Amino acid sequence: MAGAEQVPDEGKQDEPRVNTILLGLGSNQGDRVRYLERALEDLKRLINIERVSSIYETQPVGVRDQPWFLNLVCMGHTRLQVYDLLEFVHEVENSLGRVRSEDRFSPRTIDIDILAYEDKVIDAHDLKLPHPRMTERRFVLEPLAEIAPEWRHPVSGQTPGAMLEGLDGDVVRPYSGPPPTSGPAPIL
Ligand code: PH2
Ligand code: MG
Ligand code: MG
Repeated sequence: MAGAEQVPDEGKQDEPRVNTILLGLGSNQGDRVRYLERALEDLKRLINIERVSSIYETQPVGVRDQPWFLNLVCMGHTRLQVYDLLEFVHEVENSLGRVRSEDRFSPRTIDIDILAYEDKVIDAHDLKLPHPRMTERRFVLEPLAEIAPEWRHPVSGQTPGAMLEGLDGDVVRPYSGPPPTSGPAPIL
């Protein structure tokens, strides 16, 4: 069109690029399903969440005498830079009533961990990526294998399936909801 010269990327040079991320969510206090659902809704404000795993009921790892967790993993895209993403997930945790206690392993209404951000490898005091314990946690690797079996750890090159091989120990099982507390007795 005469006079209306098109510059395809005009104004877009400074737009932050879209980054692929993996998050792990966990809850072992209160209405666990509800906390996971509310966290996902909140996260969608700044993250395009494209894949969400099933919910798994998981035996607590590394902590004693705690209720079992519900865990899930999701994959999405965001324009947030990595430290802005960290701040955002903390905001979402706080808004859902997460109280950070002295004991970093106390029960929590919601825990949102950044598992990976693109292929970034970070080893800072406040952020380590990929999440350093994900390689040995069935409660992360099983849901991850469900939604992203092709994903590869940026350091080892391993897929979730390969990391799961030879891992034993903690129980991770699909969650089918709480047992009914009322209603007619089952027909046996
Ligand atoms: N999170 C922890 C410690 N232990 N165990 C399970 N099963 N699920 C978790 O999300 C979890 C845990 C610290 O964040
Ligand atoms: Mg955690
Ligand atoms: Mg955490």
